[in-house]
Amino acid sequence: MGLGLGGDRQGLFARLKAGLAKTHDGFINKVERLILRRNRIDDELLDELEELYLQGDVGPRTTEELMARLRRAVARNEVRTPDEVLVFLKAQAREILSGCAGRIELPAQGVGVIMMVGTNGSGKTTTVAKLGRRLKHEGRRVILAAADTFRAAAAEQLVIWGERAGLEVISQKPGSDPAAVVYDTINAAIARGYDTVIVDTAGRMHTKVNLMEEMKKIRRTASKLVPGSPHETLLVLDATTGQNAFSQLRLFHEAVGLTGLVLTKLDGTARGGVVLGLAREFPVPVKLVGVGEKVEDLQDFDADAFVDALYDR
Ligand SMILES: Nc1nc2c(ncn2[C@@H]2O[C@H](COP(=O)(O)OP(=O)(O)OP(=O)(O)O)[C@@H](O)[C@H]2O)c(=O)[nH]1
Ligand SMILES: [Mg+2]
Repeated sequence: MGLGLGGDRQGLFARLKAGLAKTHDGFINKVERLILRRNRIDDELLDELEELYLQGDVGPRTTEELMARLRRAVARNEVRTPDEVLVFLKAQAREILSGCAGRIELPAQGVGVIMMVGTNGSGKTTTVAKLGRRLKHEGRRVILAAADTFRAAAAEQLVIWGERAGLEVISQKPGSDPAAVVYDTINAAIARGYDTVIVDTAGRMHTKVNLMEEMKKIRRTASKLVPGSPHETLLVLDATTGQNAFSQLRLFHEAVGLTGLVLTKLDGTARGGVVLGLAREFPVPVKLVGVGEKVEDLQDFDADAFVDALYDR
């Protein structure tokens, strides 16, 4: 099933806009000011634009491609004035992002399993809790697996979130096998008629082989109990990590085959342009964005809403 944006659309848009204010001010607004100061398009303008895109963490490949497209459009007289450059770049952003937006997809019947992975502190546990709460509001029967058995306080953190949201959490002693927690949780779901399992996992360095193996074991355990699961394996990426996000995405995707991305902490950075680069360079759809610490700040990724919230003030 595809899940809706949920809630009050205008309120959500206002939160998205507030969450993207730093990127608007620190990136988009600089681009606008640069362009609108000029009365003609020349190499100097294009070079300065390129610099702003790189500073905005769009990434060298996507920046280069966008600039090449812009130069072509200028050469063909499709873009003639600085005003038109702005319109062109906004349209490009819309095109790139709409090609990469995705929704969380769970089976219509049986137990749907969502697994959250990512590096330390990226926002996995809060994303598990917020998403669980939202899916519950949308009528799903949700149970959470505290499969971060590595950090002693991790299960406790999830249990507290679970209590607040009225969600059952299955956990074991610190140090136990995370795959065993997932085994217990999926069995509990099957036995007690839950239709959605969300798995929190321990933060891991994407460069540590044994931790990446642990993630694969969790996946094998899930697929034995529910063939075809996990239905979603979401990489939670902290948007403030900048260019490091690219190598994280590549290595996690190689290790477990991601079905989607969650970009958190967009509210804390002026470098939200990273979404453009990630979207352009990887075949993994962006499914959720985090623009603050409140429950409503975890939103489905909607490309049009995102571009509008970023550009229009
Ligand atoms: N501002 C902001 N803070 C966020 C967002 N998402 C998560 N956080 C905060 O980031 C911090 C870390 O979040 P956790 O969910 O504990 O991260 P984690 O990935 O589970 O961390 P480990 O389990 O230690 O690997 C918390 O203080 C969250 O409130 C967001 O979208 N915006
Ligand atoms: Mg955690």
